[in-house]
Amino acid sequence: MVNINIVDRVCFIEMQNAKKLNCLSDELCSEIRAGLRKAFDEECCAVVLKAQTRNGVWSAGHDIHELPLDGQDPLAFNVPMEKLIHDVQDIPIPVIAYVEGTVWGGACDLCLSCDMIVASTNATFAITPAKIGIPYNASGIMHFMCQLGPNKAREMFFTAQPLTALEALNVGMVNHVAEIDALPALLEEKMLNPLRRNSIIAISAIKSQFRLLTKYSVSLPPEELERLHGWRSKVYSGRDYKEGISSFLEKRSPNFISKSKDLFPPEEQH
Ligand code: LCV
Repeated sequence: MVNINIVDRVCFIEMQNAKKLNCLSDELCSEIRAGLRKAFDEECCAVVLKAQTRNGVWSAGHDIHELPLDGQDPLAFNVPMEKLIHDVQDIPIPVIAYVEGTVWGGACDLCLSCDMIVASTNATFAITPAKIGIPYNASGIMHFMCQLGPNKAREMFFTAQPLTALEALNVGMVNHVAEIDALPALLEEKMLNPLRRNSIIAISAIKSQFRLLTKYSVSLPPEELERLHGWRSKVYSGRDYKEGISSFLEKRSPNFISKSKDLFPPEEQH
């Protein structure tokens, strides 16, 4: 599912499950995580996450077939896709998302969790839980808020509409955009060659500080955390969530009927 190739201290991790649109299945996530560990063990100075595309799709996001229907949190801390996102942020080596094509759902969060993104002009980025009735998770929402600002992040989550590469560049989500043929040279000149020249121990210390500063920049009192979890569990154990998954798999439009007030029953309003 994944090809791992180390060239001149750079670890290229290529998703090769194009026939399944590189859906972030448990197996694919585990193989990418193994690539990250190999990059660290082999003392690489950078990781490049790329994909073999089909129908122009870089990754179709979480494998919808693997979303739980038994009331479990689909985006719990310990699900493989979330573990991959944490590993990308925790590995003290710059991880660059190299995007040629369309990116969907959790794969968009994965790209945003990388340290930098270079994209071809035909790339697009969409976060689509609202299309499936999923109440995303706080850490993922934070990634978008930090990278895009609250307004653009809300637009992406609420509309589930793709952002073009140029729009993503304009809001600072993507570092560089180029025509697909020019992208390899841009990656080498703008990123990999400087990373090979610079001090990896200094970069590791700087990336680890970035991680702590963003991780602890928000502190919610425990009761607010419990309230947040209450909202999420009401949604992912509710009707729209099941309807979102069924409608996708049955290739029909969803019929969402849950109401906002279902989230805030009168007895809980204050
Ligand atoms: C399983 C799939 C998928 C898929 N899983 O080809 O962000 S969250 O919270 O929502 C998070 C939980 C998450 O990441 O959820 C997944 C978010 N992903 C999406 O919303 C993208 C869903 N996929 C699409 O919109 C389309 O498939 C795209 C635009 C990616 C490609 O469209 P295209 O017309 O080229 P098909 O839609 O015909 O898909 C080809 C096959 O791949 C399956 C899809 O069900 C179909 O299967 P069959 O060939 O068996 O009919 N597929 C696509 N995405 N995420 N399976």
